[in-house]
Amino acid sequence: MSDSSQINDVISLERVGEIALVRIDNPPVNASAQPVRRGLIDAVAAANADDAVKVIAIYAAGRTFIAGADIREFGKTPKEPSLPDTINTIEASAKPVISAPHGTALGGGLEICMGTHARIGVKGLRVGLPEINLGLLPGAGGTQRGPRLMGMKNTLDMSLTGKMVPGETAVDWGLIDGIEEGAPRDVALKAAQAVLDGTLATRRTSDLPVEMDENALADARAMIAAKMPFLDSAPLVVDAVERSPGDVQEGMKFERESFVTCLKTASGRGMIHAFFAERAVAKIPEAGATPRDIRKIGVIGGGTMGSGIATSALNAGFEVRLIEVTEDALERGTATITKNLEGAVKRGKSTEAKMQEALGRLTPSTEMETLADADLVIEAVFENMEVKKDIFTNLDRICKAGAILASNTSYLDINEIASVTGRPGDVIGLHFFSPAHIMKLLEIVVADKTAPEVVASGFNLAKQMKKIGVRAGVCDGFIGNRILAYYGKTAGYLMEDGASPEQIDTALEAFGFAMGPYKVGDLAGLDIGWANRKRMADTRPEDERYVRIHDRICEEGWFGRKTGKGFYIYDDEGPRPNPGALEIIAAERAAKGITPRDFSDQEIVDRYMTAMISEAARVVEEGIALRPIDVDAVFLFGYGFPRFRGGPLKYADEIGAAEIVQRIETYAKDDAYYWKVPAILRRMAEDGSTFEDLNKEG
Ligand code: 3H9
Repeated sequence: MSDSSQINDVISLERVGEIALVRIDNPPVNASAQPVRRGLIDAVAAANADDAVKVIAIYAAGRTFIAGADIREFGKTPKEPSLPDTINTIEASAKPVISAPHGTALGGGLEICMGTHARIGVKGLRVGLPEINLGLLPGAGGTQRGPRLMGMKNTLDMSLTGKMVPGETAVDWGLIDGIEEGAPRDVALKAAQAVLDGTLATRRTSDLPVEMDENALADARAMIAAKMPFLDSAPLVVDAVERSPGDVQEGMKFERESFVTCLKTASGRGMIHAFFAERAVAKIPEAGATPRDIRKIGVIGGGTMGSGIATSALNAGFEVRLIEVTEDALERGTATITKNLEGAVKRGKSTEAKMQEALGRLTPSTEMETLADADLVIEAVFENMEVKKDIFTNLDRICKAGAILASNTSYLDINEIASVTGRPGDVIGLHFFSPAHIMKLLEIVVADKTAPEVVASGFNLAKQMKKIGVRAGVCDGFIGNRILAYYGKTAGYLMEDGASPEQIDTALEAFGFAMGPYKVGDLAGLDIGWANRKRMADTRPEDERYVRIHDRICEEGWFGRKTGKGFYIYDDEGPRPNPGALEIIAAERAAKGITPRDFSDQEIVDRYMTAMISEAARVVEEGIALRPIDVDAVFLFGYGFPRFRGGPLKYADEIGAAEIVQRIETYAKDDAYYWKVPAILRRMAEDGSTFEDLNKEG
């Protein structure tokens, strides 16, 4: 006998004999929004009131169990009932309540499971406490019930890494009681029957003891100090777990207060913004177009970029044809790809068998004609317009109708490249970031005539390669490199005016960048920027202040790490400032009659960030980026921008446009050519609006 009723829009209750099945249906990810919380309490109450019911089982519809609290509710006025109260109510139920999570049980979703009296996962389940990725900590009992089920160490690992754990591992840890195959409803029903039969034990998690683990607490604190110094929530995770051997409700009070505090910190706001940035970038005007079917990818150029792109394509399961001009170059390219794949095996991210299978899909060739059957060709040769045009002329002749022709240029005009083909609608920019098989960012550069389905294909490719695709318009350097070229000059000005490369790097690392700009330059190779500056030399405006230090360093043959010297020296003693570079800096200052002055670290950060924000504002103003959040995504996923700050334009909102305008006007007193207030920032300073307002407009 079964009867069912709808508790509210998202929760329904079905009675099957002595079992009450509570179903959550709140697409897309069953987030525990207010109606879910309210509905769960009401459903458990209704089942308790029904004399026929002996056991209650919670499961979910759709692709996943509860993926956590509804992140869109954060920062808004909290709506009753809270999630901790909801879970406490479930745990207090007189009749046993069990859960049968499937897909992912994350954050608040896992905390709900912890509050039920037994948990049977559906095969394929993954669980986690990812709140740390949002700059938060578990806020609905995870730090108190977690240690009771899986011990302090596992709770700390899970909530400090934010990583998902397979259901089977969760069973080993004692967090989940078992894994069963089947549809979530069937697994829930079977588990509830097991409770009735006495073969599945139920108990309240809060009643279980916690064993104090001083070592785990000390290790976690040491790890945070070394690796996570910027996240306000990280130490609070440990403080909360440390309280778990005490009274659960006391511990939850501390946890809740810490959670609310973290929501109000800049790092919490920044991390939440980064979460949405990762997803917002997929919202493009071409989202409705049908992507073309891509199976075979041609990559032209076996250098670092081409090999990295080919590696990424192989990892995504494509057949790849690598084209180089000579057999030697082809061998080098194949060797690099093999090395990239081996690296993944060494890091435990892949296996020897997977590597061999991937290499089996690689066909190296010196014949461009072999690209005739490719669905997508990515040209990744050096930055020279004439060479690229020549390649695209050939591709136009060779490639089949409907093939997508892409250039991995970092700066060049995709319209001009497309103009040499008879099919500009098929031409697009796919700008990968080095190392291309590792970096998450893919700038998808849309030229004037690029067809919507070609754009949609670019985004589809990004997804298949597990990258973050960001739509960019055509301009020199697109979103990222254009902004980089602009604020890179500020670093040069700071250096010529008195700050050392090391001080600039240290100041920006203290701000949160993993590496300062001079260390990054040395790592990427100083010759790349040098080549670009030479390319731009003829068009450089006369009024622009030009710092020659980088060029002079390159003239010495010092290109950074790869030559052992750049701004720093790289040898057995470890990186240290290159005295030769410091001599060049001193000589350049003297030649221009500059008396070096002191800069505070704060001034370095302020000038650098103000430059980054002003050019980013212009990129938004000109429509090169669709929205401010797209710029943020580019910097988060391609330029090592500190995630806890959310991106340059999120950071701009934190400072406020008025302050930024004031800074630009102050700096302009010394260099009015470089420091100009973008119209968009001026308007925002006047009307008090923010970049976030523009994000909401879409
Ligand atoms: C928490 O639980 C705090 C508690 O401890 C205490 C509270 C008091 N809320 O990623 P997808 C949206 S903190 C709202 O593309 P997938 C997402 O924006 C939370 N919306 O799918 C997207 O929307 P759109 C801890 C959410 O299949 C759509 O769902 N939980 C939420 O690749 C599809 O998402 C987390 O941090 C949410 N919680 O991956 C888990 N989650 O289509 C975060 C997703 O409009 N979520 N959306 O762009 C995830 O990790 C992935 O979404 C998941 C699915 C793995 C679940």
